[in-house]
Amino acid sequence: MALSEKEIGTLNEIAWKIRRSVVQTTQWAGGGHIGGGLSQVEILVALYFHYMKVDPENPQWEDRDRMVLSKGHGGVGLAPVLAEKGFFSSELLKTFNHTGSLFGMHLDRLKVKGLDASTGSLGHGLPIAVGLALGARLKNKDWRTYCIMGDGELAEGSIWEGAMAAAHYKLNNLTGFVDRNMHCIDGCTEDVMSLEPIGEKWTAFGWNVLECDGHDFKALGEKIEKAQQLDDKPTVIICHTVKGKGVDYMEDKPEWHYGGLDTSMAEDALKSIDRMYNKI
Ligand SMILES: Cc1ncc(C[n+]2csc(CCOP(=O)(O)OP(=O)(O)O)c2C)c(N)n1
Repeated sequence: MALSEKEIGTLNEIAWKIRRSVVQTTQWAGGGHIGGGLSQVEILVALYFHYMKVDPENPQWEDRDRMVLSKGHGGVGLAPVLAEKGFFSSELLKTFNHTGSLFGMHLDRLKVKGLDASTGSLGHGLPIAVGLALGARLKNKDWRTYCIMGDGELAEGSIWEGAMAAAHYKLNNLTGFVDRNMHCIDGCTEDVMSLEPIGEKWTAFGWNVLECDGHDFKALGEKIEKAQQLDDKPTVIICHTVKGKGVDYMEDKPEWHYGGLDTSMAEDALKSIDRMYNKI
């Protein structure tokens, strides 16, 4: 059922908190992949706070839906979501990427509650997600698997091996997202390794292809629900996003793929986010 205005309002409130938490976690960590951490926020919030069946009291619940952050460097943006969902205390985020912390820059599923896959080496997450989706089929379980990929990450050949396998096995229980923020590590994807026509590539690999504004909960909700109804093949949602979304001095700036924040930069970032959500 489509998201109501009230539900969208609630999700936007959560997204506001998450964006602030991504900034703070990056500051505590001494640096992090903040640009892509901010572009993926609505996708994660829609999944964890509306669509996914998960139980923070029972993180290993067998029937839970699975989520693989294939763009694993976005862990600095995923850990705040798992904390907000209640898998662990948000106080722990203050230790992010410190020596001895539960949280490395790339998250480890043996250490981080609620995490379904350890990722960070680009290109590995989709093949893992294919295995999880196939596992559900073999066990006769109805959990869904979701997988978020970066657009720069699509330069990895193993993404396309995974895509081919998912189509071969007709994994209609798998939904992929491409965080199409147009940037990779060192510039625009179309300059570094062009992807367009990106939708046609996924179609050619045997997937249903949907497309939407990746910061718009209404649009995202419609596509996630549509993907659940399409029962013949896996579906990918190309989500048009802005790298650094919410922090005015980071938006669309490739140099903010990774960065550190001193106190005044962090304050400016938080103010920019508060302005975006009409909080100040
Ligand atoms: C196999 C591999 N090669 C290189 C890297 C280094 N790396 C980290 S992030 C990144 C760019 C990823 O770009 P994209 O997928 O578009 O991420 P986003 O813009 O969403 O942060 C690269 C090359 C890596 N993590 N893994």
